[in-house]
Amino acid sequence: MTGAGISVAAGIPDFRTPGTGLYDNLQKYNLPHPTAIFEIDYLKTTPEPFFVLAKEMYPGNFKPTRCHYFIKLLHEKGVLLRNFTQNIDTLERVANIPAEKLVEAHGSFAEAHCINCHQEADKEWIKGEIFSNKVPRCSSCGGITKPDIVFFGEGLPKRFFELMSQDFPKCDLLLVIGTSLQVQPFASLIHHVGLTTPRLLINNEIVGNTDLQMVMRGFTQGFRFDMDGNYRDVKQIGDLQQSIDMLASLLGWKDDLDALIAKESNTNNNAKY
Ligand code: CNA
Repeated sequence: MTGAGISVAAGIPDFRTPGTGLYDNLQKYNLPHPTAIFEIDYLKTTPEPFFVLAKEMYPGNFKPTRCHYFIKLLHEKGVLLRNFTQNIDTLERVANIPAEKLVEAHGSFAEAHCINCHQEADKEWIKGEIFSNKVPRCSSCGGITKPDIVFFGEGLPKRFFELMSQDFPKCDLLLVIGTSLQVQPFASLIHHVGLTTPRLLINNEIVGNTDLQMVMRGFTQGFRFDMDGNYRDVKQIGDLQQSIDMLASLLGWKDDLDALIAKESNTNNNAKY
């Protein structure tokens, strides 16, 4: 399970890191509240801020990080069941992680549809509109057309739910990397692995921990770091790219990771989204 933290080293800000995260840097958009920029009802009335941001974040200008290549390495070693990602930057695809190994839980910029009549839009056309500072309008009904990233108020892709029930019971080690685990239903995925499955959090803050209040409300499957009876949850807190290098070294795969990155950086034309 991955989140915005794994792309910070690529130059894409995450949402919630104080100071550098997107939510602390949206003043110029004059929003009623930070999350409005990704709310479907707000988009309908005030689409401009989202499209200004979309231009800044548009895939093509960013390169995958060591963490993206580590996930690719897990695939090459035959141990990656799936990468469930919340990211919309498509850097997993740029790192050549095969599409069937990915669940882009919050969609991506790879396709676009009208929010009214759902007509599919041409990828190059919508990119052109966004880069010309226009709000893209549907050629059939004139509705706002946006990349297929999932907004608050929209459902997640069918693939997320199908593979969630298929993959999580099979998982024998869950890696949770670079996410604040604040957004549902993605955050609850950590509850869906078996009770003996080890879970490793790699992040620069502790997230998803079960607190007393949650236990009283019956939610007992959050992480149990530093709690009595924790037999399977492990945390590595610190810069995640360094943590990934540490993990690769412990596995004896550091040279393989370096070799993969060298190979991919030579051949990567950065245009596979
Ligand atoms: P988030 O809520 O911003 O959390 C990011 C987490 O990563 C936080 O816990 C940070 O502490 C941690 N983090 C950031 N940098 C590092 C670092 N260098 N080392 C270790 N940990 C670090 O982001 P989530 O993904 O949890 O939130 C879900 C939202 C964010 C999804 O809907 C995404 O679509 C959305 N988002 C995606 C991108 C992207 O595609 N790159 C960018 C910004 C937001």
